Amino acid sequence: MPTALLKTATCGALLLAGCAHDRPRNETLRLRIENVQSQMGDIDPSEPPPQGSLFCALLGTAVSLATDGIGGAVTSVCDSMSSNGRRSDRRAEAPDITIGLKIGNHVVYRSPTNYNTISASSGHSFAIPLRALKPEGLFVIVEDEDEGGKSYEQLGSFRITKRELVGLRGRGLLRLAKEGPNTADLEVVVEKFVGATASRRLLASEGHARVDVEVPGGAVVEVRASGRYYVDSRGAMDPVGHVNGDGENYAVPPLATALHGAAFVAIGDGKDAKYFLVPSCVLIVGAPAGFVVVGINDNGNRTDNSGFVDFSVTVRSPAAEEWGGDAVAAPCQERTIRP
Ligand SMILES: [Ca+2]
Ligand SMILES: [Ca+2]
Ligand SMILES: [Ca+2]
Repeated sequence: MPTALLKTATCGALLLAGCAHDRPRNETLRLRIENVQSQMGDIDPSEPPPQGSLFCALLGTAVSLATDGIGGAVTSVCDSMSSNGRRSDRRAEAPDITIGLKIGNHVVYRSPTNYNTISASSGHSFAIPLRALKPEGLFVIVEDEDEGGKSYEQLGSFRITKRELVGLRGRGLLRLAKEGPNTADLEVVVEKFVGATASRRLLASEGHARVDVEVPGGAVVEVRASGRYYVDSRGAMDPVGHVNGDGENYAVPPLATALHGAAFVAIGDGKDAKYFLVPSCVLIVGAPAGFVVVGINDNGNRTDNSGFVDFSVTVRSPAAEEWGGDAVAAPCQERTIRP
């Protein structure tokens, strides 16, 4: 490959550790899950997969996002959970597969769960800032979800040192080497993380809409909302919401108890999606992997809605100190860290 040859010529013996000119040890990588296969069944097959999550309803059906580079696509786990999209090869006794990044004994991020399958290829990914890793790196683990996400059984574990991770970057589809007793195979793609921005003007009468951007787990997402709109005849509002009255909100936190009509963003996939209010601008660190839906907190009659909200969504690389925690949202101005 000409690029590899050029790097060899330019960086010589430094190639394995990465070329000094592109400072790979300071960059953020994106590890994308391409294929996972399990040879083990579900220890708790009696449990039905969650049906009809709100996020799946908001996202719509048969959703996929093309990703850059290798040509894979991110497909929603909602598709495999919806009754009309149910695949005949799905069985309760097959595992409920989720992929995690583990450091020490702590699973820092998990992919959305793909239910009742021995073989999955959702294309969800993780952002990994190299500065957050110690030399021993991390484990990529395959798990079976049980008890609705209260417990997980490890099916496979793949150790990648920091140096190895740098070496995997840009090498296309990779089958991870097994270590110890594994009942799962895993194929991934490791690339340089590239951020993205997307905008969407949402009509208040639409209620919600998908924004065409992928979020790797652990990424930072900044969401801005502005506009003036009505959700009923009781006066105009901005993205803060209805200060003059209530109405039918979505029945998930924090929307259930938030102001009616407030602007929000949902990030993730299936039941693993998380919801955040967007009164003007929020910065979400430790975002869940998946899709982005923006909306207004109006689960009632939308035929009397008017006006619009302009949303802007930016997905960017996490700084080392922004990575490794649960999803947290804060007003944009309270965080000034920019990698
Ligand atoms: Ca199962
Ligand atoms: Ca299970
Ligand atoms: Ca309304």
